[in-house]
Amino acid sequence: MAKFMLSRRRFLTAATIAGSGLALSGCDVFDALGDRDSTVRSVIESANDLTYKAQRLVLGREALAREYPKSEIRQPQRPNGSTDPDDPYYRSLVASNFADYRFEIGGLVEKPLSFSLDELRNMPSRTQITRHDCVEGWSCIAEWTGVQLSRLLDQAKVKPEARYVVFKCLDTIEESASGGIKYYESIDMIDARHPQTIMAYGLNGKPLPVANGAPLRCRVERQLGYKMAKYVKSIELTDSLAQFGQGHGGYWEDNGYDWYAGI
Ligand SMILES: Nc1nc2c(c(=O)[nH]1)N[C@H]1C(S)=C(S)[C@@H](COP(=O)(O)O)O[C@H]1N2
Ligand SMILES: [Mo]
Repeated sequence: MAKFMLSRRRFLTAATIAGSGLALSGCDVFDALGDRDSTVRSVIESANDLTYKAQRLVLGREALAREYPKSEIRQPQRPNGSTDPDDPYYRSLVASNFADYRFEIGGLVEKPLSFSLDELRNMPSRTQITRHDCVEGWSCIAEWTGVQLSRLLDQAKVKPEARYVVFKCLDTIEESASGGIKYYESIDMIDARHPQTIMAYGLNGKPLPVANGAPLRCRVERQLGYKMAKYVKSIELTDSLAQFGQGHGGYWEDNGYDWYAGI
């Protein structure tokens, strides 16, 4: 997977830069390739960094992911990764139909907040029909409904030094001697404030099913599926990813995937 991604991304990056007509001299786009050791990991990280910077440069911050008409929804959203967490706390939330669930916002904010599902449902919502692309090579078009993350961040008043939103999930994705690793993910403030980035509680006009991340999952429509955390309990605003998991910004990133999975 990593090798495929590397060559595909390198090709796309080169083609994008060549075709963009942008003058890149003096720009820091190429800096990431300098002065690294030669392990595969750092090469992949460099290519990832390059793709990230090039995509931001060419597409800009506001580009929207394509949205589709309802007629394009041809099958249910295919569940992937964790689909029925057996963590005791999660099971207890399911048992009460998420009545006791609260979504928490903390870290680098002036006002730490928490919301019940009803409170989230009563806020202005956004519904979007988008295509989910999994890194494994499949796609699904589905309609997602939720609250724009930017709206929640505004209420919590994000401190200026915050650079990332870290999503903490309720599902154990890997058993370990120390009690198991919970899924986590992170995005930067550009994606966090993107108009299509929502905390979704609805799928295809119904409450979000357990298989797809109930009660609340993130949609980051310009990135691959693994960036879109399901079973989200809380988010933490932070200026560094170093203190989460193994420090690469997400469970799959700790296992070698790119942190920036822009599509
Ligand atoms: N908490 C959590 N979030 C997760 C995962 C997971 O295993 N646990 N899998 C990811 C992957 S790889 C994909 S493709 C999507 C799948 O979302 P879906 O089940 O709604 O299709 O969720 C992502 N978010
Ligand atoms: Mo995925």
